[in-house]
Amino acid sequence: MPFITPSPEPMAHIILPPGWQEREQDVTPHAVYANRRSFIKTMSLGAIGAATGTSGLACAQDDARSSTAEGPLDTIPDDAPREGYPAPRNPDYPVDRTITERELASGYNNFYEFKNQGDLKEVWPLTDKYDPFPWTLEVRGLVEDEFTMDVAQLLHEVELEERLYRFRCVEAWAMTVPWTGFPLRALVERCKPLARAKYVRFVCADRPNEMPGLRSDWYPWPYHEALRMDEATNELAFVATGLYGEPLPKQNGSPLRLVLPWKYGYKGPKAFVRLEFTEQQPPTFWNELHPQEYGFLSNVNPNIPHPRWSQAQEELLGSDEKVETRLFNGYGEWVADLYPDEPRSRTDPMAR
Ligand SMILES: Nc1nc2c(c(=O)[nH]1)N[C@H]1C(S)=C(S)[C@@H](COP(=O)(O)O)O[C@H]1N2
Ligand SMILES: [Mo]
Repeated sequence: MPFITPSPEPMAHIILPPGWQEREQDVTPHAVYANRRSFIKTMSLGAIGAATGTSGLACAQDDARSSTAEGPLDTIPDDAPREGYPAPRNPDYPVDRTITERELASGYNNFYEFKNQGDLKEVWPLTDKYDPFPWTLEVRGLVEDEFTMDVAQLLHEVELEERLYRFRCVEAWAMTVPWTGFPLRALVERCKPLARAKYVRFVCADRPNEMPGLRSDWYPWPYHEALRMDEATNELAFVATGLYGEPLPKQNGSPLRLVLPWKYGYKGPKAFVRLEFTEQQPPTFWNELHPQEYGFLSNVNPNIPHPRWSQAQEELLGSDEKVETRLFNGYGEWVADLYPDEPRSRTDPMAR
Protein backbone atom coordinates (compact mmCIF):
# COMPACT_ATOMS: atom_id res chain seq x y z
CA MET A 1 0.00 0.00 0.00
CA PRO A 2 1.06 3.55 0.57
CA PHE A 3 4.54 4.60 -0.20
CA ILE A 4 5.22 6.53 2.90
CA THR A 5 7.99 4.50 4.40
CA PRO A 6 11.30 6.20 4.30
CA SER A 7 14.42 4.14 4.07
CA PRO A 8 14.93 2.77 7.58
CA GLU A 9 18.67 3.22 7.80
CA PRO A 10 18.83 7.00 8.19
CA MET A 11 15.47 7.19 9.92
CA ALA A 12 16.46 4.84 12.68
CA HIS A 13 18.85 7.39 14.13
CA ILE A 14 16.81 10.56 14.14
CA ILE A 15 13.77 11.85 15.96
CA LEU A 16 10.87 12.26 13.59
CA PRO A 17 9.31 15.71 13.43
CA PRO A 18 5.52 15.80 13.68
CA GLY A 19 3.90 15.53 10.28
CA TRP A 20 7.01 13.92 8.77
CA GLN A 21 4.89 11.50 6.79
CA GLU A 22 3.39 14.25 4.68
CA ARG A 23 6.66 15.70 3.51
CA GLU A 24 9.79 14.72 1.69
CA GLN A 25 9.59 11.05 2.65
CA ASP A 26 6.66 10.61 0.30
CA VAL A 27 7.59 8.52 -2.68
CA THR A 28 5.59 9.07 -5.82
CA PRO A 29 3.48 6.28 -7.24
CA HIS A 30 5.58 6.54 -10.35
CA ALA A 31 8.64 5.40 -8.46
CA VAL A 32 6.72 2.41 -7.29
CA TYR A 33 5.48 1.54 -10.74
CA ALA A 34 9.01 1.74 -12.05
CA ASN A 35 10.17 -0.54 -9.27
CA ARG A 36 7.39 -3.01 -9.98
CA ARG A 37 8.14 -3.11 -13.66
CA SER A 38 11.74 -3.94 -13.00
CA PHE A 39 10.57 -6.64 -10.65
CA ILE A 40 8.24 -8.14 -13.21
CA LYS A 41 10.91 -7.96 -15.86
CA THR A 42 13.26 -9.74 -13.53
CA MET A 43 10.67 -12.43 -13.01
CA SER A 44 9.95 -12.92 -16.66
CA LEU A 45 13.66 -13.46 -17.20
CA GLY A 46 13.36 -16.39 -14.83
CA ALA A 47 15.57 -14.75 -12.25
CA ILE A 48 13.16 -15.04 -9.36
CA GLY A 49 14.96 -18.05 -7.90
CA ALA A 50 18.17 -16.04 -7.84
CA ALA A 51 16.59 -12.93 -6.41
CA THR A 52 18.02 -13.61 -2.98
CA GLY A 53 21.38 -12.21 -3.89
CA THR A 54 22.31 -11.54 -7.44
CA SER A 55 19.29 -10.32 -9.31
CA GLY A 56 20.03 -6.63 -9.05
CA LEU A 57 16.65 -5.88 -7.54
CA ALA A 58 16.74 -2.52 -5.89
CA CYS A 59 15.89 -3.63 -2.41
CA ALA A 60 18.07 -6.61 -1.60
CA GLN A 61 18.55 -6.86 2.16
CA ASP A 62 20.54 -8.95 4.58
CA ASP A 63 17.44 -10.79 5.69
CA ALA A 64 16.63 -11.56 2.08
CA ARG A 65 20.09 -12.79 1.24
CA SER A 66 20.02 -15.39 3.97
CA SER A 67 16.63 -16.77 3.02
CA THR A 68 16.37 -20.53 2.75
CA ALA A 69 13.20 -20.33 0.63
CA GLU A 70 14.04 -20.78 -3.01
CA GLY A 71 11.09 -18.91 -4.40
CA PRO A 72 7.73 -17.33 -3.58
CA LEU A 73 5.92 -20.69 -3.58
CA ASP A 74 8.44 -22.25 -1.23
CA THR A 75 7.04 -20.49 1.84
CA ILE A 76 3.90 -22.50 2.54
CA PRO A 77 4.35 -23.69 6.14
CA ASP A 78 4.94 -27.46 6.31
CA ASP A 79 2.49 -27.80 9.18
CA ALA A 80 -0.38 -25.83 7.56
CA PRO A 81 -3.51 -28.02 7.66
CA ARG A 82 -4.36 -29.36 4.20
CA GLU A 83 -7.66 -31.01 5.01
CA GLY A 84 -10.27 -29.85 2.50
CA TYR A 85 -7.74 -28.85 -0.17
CA PRO A 86 -8.22 -28.29 -3.00
CA ALA A 87 -11.66 -26.88 -2.14
CA PRO A 88 -14.52 -26.76 -4.66
CA ARG A 89 -14.90 -23.48 -6.53
CA ASN A 90 -18.00 -21.48 -5.57
CA PRO A 91 -19.48 -20.47 -8.94
CA ASP A 92 -21.38 -17.45 -7.60
CA TYR A 93 -18.56 -14.96 -8.22
CA PRO A 94 -17.52 -15.13 -11.85
CA VAL A 95 -14.74 -12.85 -13.07
CA ASP A 96 -14.09 -11.52 -16.54
CA ARG A 97 -10.32 -11.31 -16.64
CA THR A 98 -7.33 -13.60 -16.71
CA ILE A 99 -6.15 -15.27 -13.51
CA THR A 100 -2.89 -13.74 -12.32
CA GLU A 101 0.25 -15.82 -12.51
CA ARG A 102 0.73 -17.57 -9.22
CA GLU A 103 4.38 -16.54 -8.86
CA LEU A 104 3.35 -12.91 -9.14
CA ALA A 105 0.54 -13.11 -6.59
CA SER A 106 3.02 -14.60 -4.13
CA GLY A 107 6.10 -12.74 -5.30
CA TYR A 108 4.80 -9.17 -5.29
CA ASN A 109 3.32 -8.37 -1.90
CA ASN A 110 2.46 -5.85 0.74
CA PHE A 111 3.09 -7.09 4.25
CA TYR A 112 4.74 -4.32 6.24
CA GLU A 113 5.49 -6.56 9.21
CA PHE A 114 8.23 -8.11 7.09
CA LYS A 115 9.63 -5.42 4.90
CA ASN A 116 11.68 -2.44 5.90
CA GLN A 117 11.28 -0.25 2.86
CA GLY A 118 7.96 1.17 1.76
CA ASP A 119 8.28 0.25 -1.88
CA LEU A 120 9.71 -3.19 -1.32
CA LYS A 121 7.38 -5.81 -2.76
CA GLU A 122 9.66 -8.82 -2.56
CA VAL A 123 8.49 -9.97 0.84
CA TRP A 124 8.86 -13.75 0.59
CA PRO A 125 12.63 -13.94 1.27
CA LEU A 126 12.04 -12.11 4.57
CA THR A 127 9.65 -14.70 6.00
CA ASP A 128 12.17 -17.40 6.97
CA LYS A 129 11.78 -17.03 10.72
CA TYR A 130 8.01 -16.70 10.61
CA ASP A 131 6.48 -19.91 11.94
CA PRO A 132 2.72 -19.31 12.16
CA PHE A 133 1.41 -22.60 13.55
CA PRO A 134 0.05 -23.21 16.13
CA TRP A 135 -2.15 -20.10 15.86
CA THR A 136 -4.96 -18.93 18.09
CA LEU A 137 -7.61 -16.26 17.67
CA GLU A 138 -8.71 -14.23 20.66
CA VAL A 139 -12.35 -13.18 20.69
CA ARG A 140 -12.89 -10.10 22.81
CA GLY A 141 -15.24 -7.22 23.51
CA LEU A 142 -19.01 -7.25 23.03
CA VAL A 143 -19.57 -11.00 22.81
CA GLU A 144 -21.57 -13.43 24.94
CA ASP A 145 -18.33 -14.85 26.35
CA GLU A 146 -14.77 -13.94 25.51
CA PHE A 147 -12.78 -16.98 24.41
CA THR A 148 -9.80 -18.11 22.38
CA MET A 149 -10.00 -20.51 19.45
CA ASP A 150 -7.35 -22.68 17.86
CA VAL A 151 -7.10 -22.03 14.14
CA ALA A 152 -6.21 -25.62 13.17
CA GLN A 153 -9.38 -26.72 14.97
CA LEU A 154 -11.38 -23.95 13.28
CA LEU A 155 -10.12 -25.09 9.88
CA HIS A 156 -11.16 -28.63 10.71
CA GLU A 157 -14.69 -27.44 11.50
CA VAL A 158 -15.47 -25.01 8.70
CA GLU A 159 -16.26 -25.97 5.13
CA LEU A 160 -13.66 -24.62 2.75
CA GLU A 161 -14.54 -23.26 -0.67
CA GLU A 162 -12.62 -21.52 -3.43
CA ARG A 163 -13.52 -18.05 -4.69
CA LEU A 164 -12.06 -16.32 -7.67
CA TYR A 165 -12.00 -12.63 -6.80
CA ARG A 166 -10.69 -9.46 -8.36
CA PHE A 167 -8.29 -7.74 -5.96
CA ARG A 168 -7.39 -4.03 -6.06
CA CYS A 169 -4.60 -2.39 -4.09
CA VAL A 170 -4.93 1.32 -3.38
CA GLU A 171 -1.59 1.71 -5.21
CA ALA A 172 -3.50 1.03 -8.48
CA TRP A 173 -2.23 -2.48 -9.16
CA ALA A 174 -4.69 -5.31 -9.35
CA MET A 175 -4.83 -9.08 -9.65
CA THR A 176 -7.35 -11.89 -10.01
CA VAL A 177 -6.72 -14.89 -7.79
CA PRO A 178 -8.42 -18.01 -6.42
CA TRP A 179 -8.62 -17.84 -2.62
CA THR A 180 -9.49 -20.83 -0.45
CA GLY A 181 -11.35 -20.14 2.76
CA PHE A 182 -14.78 -19.54 4.26
CA PRO A 183 -17.17 -16.61 4.71
CA LEU A 184 -16.22 -14.13 7.44
CA ARG A 185 -19.85 -14.32 8.53
CA ALA A 186 -19.24 -17.91 9.70
CA LEU A 187 -16.39 -16.70 11.93
CA VAL A 188 -18.42 -13.77 13.25
CA GLU A 189 -21.30 -16.11 14.14
CA ARG A 190 -18.96 -18.35 16.13
CA CYS A 191 -17.92 -15.32 18.16
CA LYS A 192 -21.53 -14.71 19.28
CA PRO A 193 -21.43 -10.90 19.21
CA LEU A 194 -23.99 -8.97 21.25
CA ALA A 195 -26.62 -6.89 19.44
CA ARG A 196 -24.83 -3.78 20.68
CA ALA A 197 -21.73 -4.58 18.63
CA LYS A 198 -21.55 -2.28 15.61
CA TYR A 199 -17.95 -2.89 14.54
CA VAL A 200 -15.47 -5.72 14.51
CA ARG A 201 -11.82 -4.89 14.88
CA PHE A 202 -8.93 -7.12 13.78
CA VAL A 203 -5.53 -6.99 15.42
CA CYS A 204 -2.60 -8.66 13.66
CA ALA A 205 0.36 -10.66 14.89
CA ASP A 206 3.12 -8.89 16.76
CA ARG A 207 6.10 -11.22 16.58
CA PRO A 208 9.20 -9.04 16.31
CA ASN A 209 11.53 -12.03 16.39
CA GLU A 210 9.85 -13.48 13.32
CA MET A 211 8.76 -10.34 11.49
CA PRO A 212 11.68 -8.02 10.71
CA GLY A 213 9.49 -5.12 9.61
CA LEU A 214 8.16 -4.69 13.13
CA ARG A 215 11.49 -3.07 13.95
CA SER A 216 10.25 -0.02 12.03
CA ASP A 217 9.00 1.93 14.99
CA TRP A 218 7.31 4.72 13.05
CA TYR A 219 4.25 2.54 12.50
CA PRO A 220 1.49 2.05 15.07
CA TRP A 221 2.05 -1.72 15.37
CA PRO A 222 0.44 -4.15 15.50
CA TYR A 223 -1.41 -3.74 12.19
CA HIS A 224 -5.10 -3.26 12.92
CA GLU A 225 -8.21 -2.86 10.81
CA ALA A 226 -11.95 -2.77 11.37
CA LEU A 227 -15.26 -3.22 9.58
CA ARG A 228 -18.83 -2.30 10.32
CA MET A 229 -20.83 -5.37 11.27
CA ASP A 230 -22.98 -5.10 8.13
CA GLU A 231 -19.80 -5.15 6.04
CA ALA A 232 -18.27 -8.04 7.95
CA THR A 233 -21.40 -10.16 7.51
CA ASN A 234 -21.83 -9.36 3.82
CA GLU A 235 -21.50 -12.61 1.86
CA LEU A 236 -18.45 -11.37 -0.09
CA ALA A 237 -16.32 -10.88 3.02
CA PHE A 238 -14.00 -13.88 3.10
CA VAL A 239 -11.47 -15.40 5.46
CA ALA A 240 -8.75 -16.78 3.21
CA THR A 241 -6.57 -19.64 4.40
CA GLY A 242 -5.31 -20.66 0.98
CA LEU A 243 -4.39 -19.47 -2.50
CA TYR A 244 -4.32 -21.39 -5.80
CA GLY A 245 -5.59 -24.55 -4.14
CA GLU A 246 -2.93 -24.73 -1.41
CA PRO A 247 -2.50 -23.19 2.05
CA LEU A 248 -1.39 -19.55 2.03
CA PRO A 249 2.28 -18.83 1.53
CA LYS A 250 3.57 -16.84 4.51
CA GLN A 251 3.84 -13.57 2.58
CA ASN A 252 0.17 -13.83 1.52
CA GLY A 253 -0.89 -13.84 5.16
CA SER A 254 -0.55 -17.37 6.53
CA PRO A 255 -2.37 -18.74 8.46
CA LEU A 256 -5.40 -16.57 7.67
CA ARG A 257 -6.29 -13.11 6.36
CA LEU A 258 -9.36 -11.21 5.24
CA VAL A 259 -10.26 -10.68 1.59
CA LEU A 260 -12.79 -7.91 0.93
CA PRO A 261 -12.88 -7.65 -2.86
CA TRP A 262 -14.88 -4.40 -3.01
CA LYS A 263 -12.37 -2.56 -0.81
CA TYR A 264 -8.75 -1.57 -1.27
CA GLY A 265 -6.38 -4.35 -0.27
CA TYR A 266 -5.17 -2.76 2.95
CA LYS A 267 -8.63 -3.17 4.53
CA GLY A 268 -7.93 -6.93 4.59
CA PRO A 269 -5.62 -7.69 7.53
CA LYS A 270 -3.18 -10.57 7.19
CA ALA A 271 -2.25 -12.89 10.05
CA PHE A 272 -4.74 -11.52 12.54
CA VAL A 273 -4.74 -12.84 16.09
CA ARG A 274 -7.65 -11.03 17.71
CA LEU A 275 -11.22 -10.03 16.86
CA GLU A 276 -12.76 -7.40 19.06
CA PHE A 277 -16.41 -6.36 18.88
CA THR A 278 -17.11 -2.71 19.68
CA GLU A 279 -19.84 -0.14 19.74
CA GLN A 280 -17.61 2.74 18.56
CA GLN A 281 -15.68 2.85 15.30
CA PRO A 282 -12.16 1.62 16.08
CA PRO A 283 -9.05 3.40 14.79
CA THR A 284 -7.35 1.74 11.81
CA PHE A 285 -3.68 1.53 10.87
CA TRP A 286 -3.37 3.53 7.63
CA ASN A 287 -6.11 5.94 8.59
CA GLU A 288 -4.19 6.81 11.74
CA LEU A 289 -1.04 7.49 9.72
CA HIS A 290 -2.70 9.42 6.86
CA PRO A 291 -6.34 10.28 7.56
CA GLN A 292 -6.58 12.41 4.40
CA GLU A 293 -5.45 9.54 2.19
CA TYR A 294 -7.01 6.42 3.69
CA GLY A 295 -10.58 6.66 4.88
CA PHE A 296 -12.29 4.17 7.15
CA LEU A 297 -14.48 2.77 4.35
CA SER A 298 -11.90 2.70 1.53
CA ASN A 299 -14.21 1.16 -1.01
CA VAL A 300 -12.72 0.82 -4.48
CA ASN A 301 -14.02 3.89 -6.30
CA PRO A 302 -12.66 5.43 -9.52
CA ASN A 303 -14.53 8.66 -8.69
CA ILE A 304 -12.47 9.35 -5.59
CA PRO A 305 -8.84 9.99 -6.54
CA HIS A 306 -6.18 9.34 -3.97
CA PRO A 307 -4.80 12.79 -3.09
CA ARG A 308 -1.53 11.84 -4.83
CA TRP A 309 -2.76 9.80 -7.81
CA SER A 310 -5.81 8.90 -9.87
CA GLN A 311 -7.84 5.80 -9.08
CA ALA A 312 -9.56 5.76 -12.47
CA GLN A 313 -7.40 2.96 -13.84
CA GLU A 314 -5.40 0.04 -12.57
CA GLU A 315 -2.55 -2.06 -13.85
CA LEU A 316 -3.01 -5.81 -13.91
CA LEU A 317 -0.06 -7.58 -12.27
CA GLY A 318 2.05 -9.26 -14.87
CA SER A 319 1.18 -6.96 -17.73
CA ASP A 320 1.54 -3.31 -18.61
CA GLU A 321 -2.14 -3.31 -19.43
CA LYS A 322 -4.22 -0.62 -17.78
CA VAL A 323 -7.90 -1.27 -17.28
CA GLU A 324 -10.70 0.96 -16.00
CA THR A 325 -11.30 0.69 -12.29
CA ARG A 326 -14.88 -0.21 -11.47
CA LEU A 327 -17.03 1.15 -8.70
CA PHE A 328 -16.81 -1.25 -5.75
CA ASN A 329 -14.28 -3.13 -7.90
CA GLY A 330 -17.23 -4.53 -9.86
CA TYR A 331 -19.00 -5.91 -6.77
CA GLY A 332 -21.79 -3.32 -6.52
CA GLU A 333 -24.43 -6.01 -6.95
CA TRP A 334 -23.52 -7.29 -3.47
CA VAL A 335 -22.47 -4.20 -1.58
CA ALA A 336 -23.81 -0.99 -3.17
CA ASP A 337 -26.77 -0.89 -0.76
CA LEU A 338 -24.39 -0.65 2.18
CA TYR A 339 -23.04 2.70 0.94
CA PRO A 340 -25.74 5.20 -0.03
CA ASP A 341 -23.22 8.07 0.23
CA GLU A 342 -20.55 6.58 -2.01
CA PRO A 343 -20.14 8.74 -5.16
CA ARG A 344 -21.57 6.82 -8.09
CA SER A 345 -20.04 8.94 -10.85
CA ARG A 346 -17.48 11.64 -11.37
CA THR A 347 -20.18 14.33 -11.45
CA ASP A 348 -21.76 13.08 -8.26
CA PRO A 349 -21.70 15.93 -5.74
CA MET A 350 -20.17 13.46 -3.26
CA ALA A 351 -17.21 12.89 -5.60
CA ARG A 352 -14.11 14.72 -4.47
N1 LIG B 1 -1.03 -7.46 8.63
C1 LIG B 1 -1.00 -6.86 7.42
N2 LIG B 1 -2.02 -7.06 6.57
C2 LIG B 1 -2.00 -6.47 5.34
C3 LIG B 1 -0.94 -5.61 4.95
C4 LIG B 1 0.13 -5.43 5.88
O1 LIG B 1 1.11 -4.71 5.62
N3 LIG B 1 0.07 -6.07 7.09
N4 LIG B 1 -0.95 -5.01 3.73
C5 LIG B 1 -2.26 -4.84 3.09
C6 LIG B 1 -2.16 -4.39 1.71
S1 LIG B 1 -1.72 -2.76 1.48
C7 LIG B 1 -2.49 -5.19 0.65
S2 LIG B 1 -2.55 -4.59 -0.94
C8 LIG B 1 -2.74 -6.62 0.84
C9 LIG B 1 -1.75 -7.40 -0.01
O2 LIG B 1 -2.06 -8.76 -0.05
P1 LIG B 1 -1.17 -9.72 -0.95
O3 LIG B 1 0.27 -9.38 -0.66
O4 LIG B 1 -1.52 -11.11 -0.52
O5 LIG B 1 -1.51 -9.41 -2.37
O6 LIG B 1 -2.59 -7.04 2.20
C10 LIG B 1 -3.09 -6.13 3.16
N5 LIG B 1 -3.04 -6.71 4.49
MO1 LIG C 1 -2.37 -2.25 -0.73
